[in-house]
Amino acid sequence: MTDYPVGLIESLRMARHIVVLTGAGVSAESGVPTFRDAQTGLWAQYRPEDLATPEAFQRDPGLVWAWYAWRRALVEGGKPNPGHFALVELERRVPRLTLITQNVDGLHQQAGSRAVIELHGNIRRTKCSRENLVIDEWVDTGEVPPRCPRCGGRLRPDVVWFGEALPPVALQIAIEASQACDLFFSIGTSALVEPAASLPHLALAQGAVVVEINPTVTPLTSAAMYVLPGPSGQVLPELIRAAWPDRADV
Ligand code: BV8
Repeated sequence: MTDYPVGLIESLRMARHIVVLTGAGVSAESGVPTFRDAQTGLWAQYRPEDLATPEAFQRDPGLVWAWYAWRRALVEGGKPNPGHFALVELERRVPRLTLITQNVDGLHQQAGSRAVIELHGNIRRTKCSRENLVIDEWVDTGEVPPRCPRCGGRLRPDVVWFGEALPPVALQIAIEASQACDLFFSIGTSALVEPAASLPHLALAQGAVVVEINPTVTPLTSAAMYVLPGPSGQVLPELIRAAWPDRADV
């Protein structure tokens, strides 16, 4: 069991409003490859940033649809890990917790987290690329990508691509929570993608304690007050146990 800084444990116990921002690293221990992990097999020849764009979909909708189908299968095989469950426990322990995720895998919801703010959408949802409305079922004619049953437009994953605006309400909630919280966790994110990467700096600017949990250094590391260099699936349960030792079953 790691010894965590007393100041951090005190801040956790006293916190009125905690914001947690998660990235793909939180799902790594669920077997879901992180966004920038080397792509395997057929996908090794592509960079994720080059496929997750409207231009890529315009140029080759079948290729982009197939990439997301492959990733969706990886996600559907993944189960929440102890890091996800520790965040559900944290939500029970503090007066207010705002969970903001860049992840598109839905694992926080599967673990039992309520009111998850999805900044980048969700790969398990599909939407019409013309009407921008979620589509739950469609006729599989073998055409890839399939067509919207209402307007015939191409279907696409309900995720935010590079160059696309984030869902305005989700982003507004994330900004306001970052500006109001007294403790901000950045967990399992390379802290590179904007505007999500700016959220911890909004928290810092108003005097919140910022904590980073990541095995590697990121652009946020030097600004964070506490840096816990380990896998979130191990660090988060330990941290909860250290702060609330009465409940050892996390
Ligand atoms: C937008 C969905 C404007 C798709 C994704 C400044 C301001 C605004 C925009 C920009 C800006 N500068 C540049 C931009 C453009 C761009 C951007 O940020 N580019 C980057 C590359 C520089 N931003 C955008 O385009 C955004 N849109 O701003 O639009 C606008 C406004 C109005 C009108 C029109 C337009 C949209 C960004 C969203 C893109 N979509 N995902 C999909 O998934 O296919 S982002 C993608 O990256 C994933 O969602 C992922 O979550 C996200 C961030 O990556 P991470 O989660 O951090 O994952 P990564 O693999 O990078 O890192 C994993 C980390 O985990 C590592 O650090 C690793 O060490 C760690 N780790 C590993 N194992 C563990 C672990 N940690 C803990 N425990 C472990 N076990």
